[in-house]
Amino acid sequence: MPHPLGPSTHRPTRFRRAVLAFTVCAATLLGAALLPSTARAADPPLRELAAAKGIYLGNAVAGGALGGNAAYAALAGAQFGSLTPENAMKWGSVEPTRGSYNWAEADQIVAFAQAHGQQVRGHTLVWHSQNPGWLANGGFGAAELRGILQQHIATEVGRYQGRVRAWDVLNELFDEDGSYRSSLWTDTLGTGFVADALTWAHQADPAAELYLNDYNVEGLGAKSDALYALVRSLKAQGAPIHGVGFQAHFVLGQVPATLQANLQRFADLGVDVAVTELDVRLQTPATEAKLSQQAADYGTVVKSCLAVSRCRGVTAWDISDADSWVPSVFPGYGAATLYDAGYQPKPAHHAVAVALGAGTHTSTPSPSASSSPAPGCTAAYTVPNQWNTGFTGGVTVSCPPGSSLGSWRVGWDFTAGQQLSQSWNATCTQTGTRVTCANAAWNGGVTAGGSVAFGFNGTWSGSNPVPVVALN
Ligand code: 9MR
Repeated sequence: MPHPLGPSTHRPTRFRRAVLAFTVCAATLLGAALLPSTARAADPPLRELAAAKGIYLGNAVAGGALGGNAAYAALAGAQFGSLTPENAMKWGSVEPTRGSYNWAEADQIVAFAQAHGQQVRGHTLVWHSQNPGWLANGGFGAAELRGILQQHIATEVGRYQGRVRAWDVLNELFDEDGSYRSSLWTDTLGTGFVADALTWAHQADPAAELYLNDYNVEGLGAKSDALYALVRSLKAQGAPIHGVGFQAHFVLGQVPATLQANLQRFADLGVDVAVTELDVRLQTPATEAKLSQQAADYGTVVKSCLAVSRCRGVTAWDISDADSWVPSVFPGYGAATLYDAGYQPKPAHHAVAVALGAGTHTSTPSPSASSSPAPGCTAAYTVPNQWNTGFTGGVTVSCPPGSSLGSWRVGWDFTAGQQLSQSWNATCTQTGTRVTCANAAWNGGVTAGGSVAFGFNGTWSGSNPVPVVALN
């Protein structure tokens, strides 16, 4: 039976403001140490580049690999500003037995994201697939099924209230011709459950951004027309719909020419849009020419998102070619992700970096700029949190009225053996005792009378004295 995302197809919020304030550089030094050298040397972390452009760059992750595969975890933490649990939040994962929940993997991913200053996209609450047997084969009548659905949404969204920024509330509602897909939900409940599901999710977390998500809706066509009509109708009803996710499981060279126009027409309905599951599969083996086309395809998608002001971000689907779902579903196809099976960046990684502006700016101030501090600007060091062996530090760079900075660099010595492990809102390195932090691409400017803050985590033992910091 052909997979719904078959090879012949065209497939594919309010994050943007939040990304600037909330998602920041945070390439961990640990992560950097494990990163493939070409990625580290060639391009700044994708998450930093994306944040500087006002969008997020995300990826889909699995708990097992985050916990057990160092190269995978390093890339996931260092390169991406948003994580989507690939399977861990699906119904079959969280409620395999009625009323008995298993949150272990979802919790693990959310904790990883929090530790790395990343946002989370929740995926997915209502789907025709990956439902547990008790639900799929339960033969429930409409009233009971509605109750089960409401309970599930309230429980899952409620659990992650404040920790999941956006939810794919409803996934893959439509068939290719634009009719509603026959499923447990539509067959039993009709179509009114769509607005109900959004409403229940909204009640459980009023701040969460609620999305419809689908594939083969990236370009103009019957299926995206149906989704468009649904979004318009939901908006007209006043249902809490905030965004539309375009999965973007593409075939090499087949990014729809109408992608940007299509994103824009949805945005014009007054919702955010996001690319939620981007990959570009090709017939293996990969050749230089195919990888080059793939790079162009990835670049096109990122540029399309950047061109639409309500496009909040792009999420790639799976970290590396070794992790991708593609080969098992499309025999003969693969190599669909940004990193090869050895976790080395592919040309597509660089194309994404370039689309996000790599090479057009630098996050490190030049020595001449940093050697002449503006009069009166200062850097203040604090330790807001400290525990057994770890601590969180912060530095605020401030300028008095009449002085300002276009870039900055702060340095200090850790005299008691402290070791930096992770930073955000600045690019920090430690060599021996010496720590140097330079502004990220987006926060070099300190206005007269203004300030900029960055933070970091580190380890300590014995004592953790506050160092003397020097600005520029
Ligand atoms: O990548 C996911 C894979 O590990 C699962 O086996 C599969 C089960 O259907 O789901 C994959 O993710 C899908 C996503 O949840 C929804 N859009 C299509 C994705 C690829 O099939």
